This record gives sequence, C-alpha cells and structure tokens, in this order.
Amino acid sequence: MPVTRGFSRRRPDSAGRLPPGQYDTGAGWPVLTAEATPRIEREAWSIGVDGLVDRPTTWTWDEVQQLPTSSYSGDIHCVTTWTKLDTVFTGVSLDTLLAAAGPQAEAAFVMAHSSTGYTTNLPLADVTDGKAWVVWEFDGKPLTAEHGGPVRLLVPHLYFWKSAKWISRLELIAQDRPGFWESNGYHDRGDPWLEQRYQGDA
Ligand SMILES: Nc1nc2c(c(=O)[nH]1)N[C@H]1C(S)=C(S)[C@@H](COP(=O)(O)O)O[C@H]1N2
Ligand SMILES: [Mo]
Repeated sequence: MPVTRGFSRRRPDSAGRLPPGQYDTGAGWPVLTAEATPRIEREAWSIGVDGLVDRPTTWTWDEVQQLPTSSYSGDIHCVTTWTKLDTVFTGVSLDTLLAAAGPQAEAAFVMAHSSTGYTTNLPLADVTDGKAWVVWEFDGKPLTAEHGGPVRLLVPHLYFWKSAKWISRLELIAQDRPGFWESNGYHDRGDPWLEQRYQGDA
C-alpha cells in the first residue's frame, strides 16, 4: 500500500506516539503553573504518606535518597495539547513509598498535595505497579523550581496535570474526591489515549 508522506513538523519518531489531539512540542518544555512558583530548598522538603495506611511515614530529602532509585524514560502529555517525547526522570517509585506505609484494604484513591495547596486525585491503581514516581532529576539534572523542583509527582500515562509539582503529601482515601483542576472542569481520570480532557469526555 503506497504511503504518502505529507509536510510535517513532527519528528519521524513521533509517529504512533502522539495521543489524539496532541502535537510534538520538540525540545521545548512549557511551564504551566496555577500558583506562584515556590522556592523550596532540598533540606526543607519532605514527603508524607498518610490517610488509610498502617504506618503513616514521612521522608526527608536525605531519607528519600536512601531508597532505591527508579527512572522513567518516555513521553509526557499535557491537556493543553503538547506532548514531550523521550523524557527521562529519576526518583523513587511510588510502589516503594506505598509499601513502607502499608495501604489499608479500604484505600482506593490518592489525593496528591503540593506544599502550595495544589491537589490532584488519582485512583490507587493508577499510581501502583510501576506507573508513578516522585522525581528530582530531569535528563540527569536537578529538577528546576518552575518544573516542580526539588521533587514532583510523575504519573506519565495520565495528562500532566496529575503530576503535582512541589509534592509534599500523598493521602490515601476510600472515596474519590476532586482535586484542584478536577473541581474546575477537568476530567476525573485524564487518560490521554482516551482523550479524557474535560468532565463529560469518555
Ligand atoms: N503544584 C502544581 N502542580 C502542577 C500544576 C500546578 O499548577 N501546580 N500544573 C499541572 C499542569 S496543568 C501541568 S500540564 C503540569 C505542568 O508541568 P510543567 O510546568 O513542568 O510542564 O504540572 C501539573 N502540576
Ligand atoms: Mo496541563
């Protein structure tokens, strides 16, 4: 079957990797922040896992560095239609944090909290089994403040609003409740391949 290659700004490797309605943003990385960018020293940062867990646990920057590191190599997708291909983030898997805290049987959702007050909700199943990280490096360099440094959440298989910048707390809950953007019209789950952009989308 003949294939006609039309004019395209897309890099060849974007074929098949762009979810519907997304474009390849190339080398750029847009910044999307609802609040003022906080300047948080690594030494002042910590993350807590609490709510419906057997062992509520808080890790400081030094303590999180002692955990086994884990990297993500792949793409990220923003609901504003940019996709960034071939990103590399390094941090720790949420599986590691959750295993330490011990989710209770009733825990079914996670509310991710930023130290700024930003929140986003996720089914527990979307942040377990190697699907989510807290990360402090992008392309081998410390994550910059504008992109959520020192440490942000990374849930790359969902639209990027789920990846809370300046992450400080993961609260395990039984009943789903909307976070910041989910209360402002965004879809509850946000799967880019299903184009779950806004409430009412599939
Ligand atoms: N704390 C916080 N986290 C946030 C946001 C925000 O406004 N505040 N914006 C979200 C949205 S809509 C997107 S697309 C990504 C943007 O991340 P970036 O600025 O690193 O591209 O962060 C997400 N996490
Ligand atoms: Mo976004």
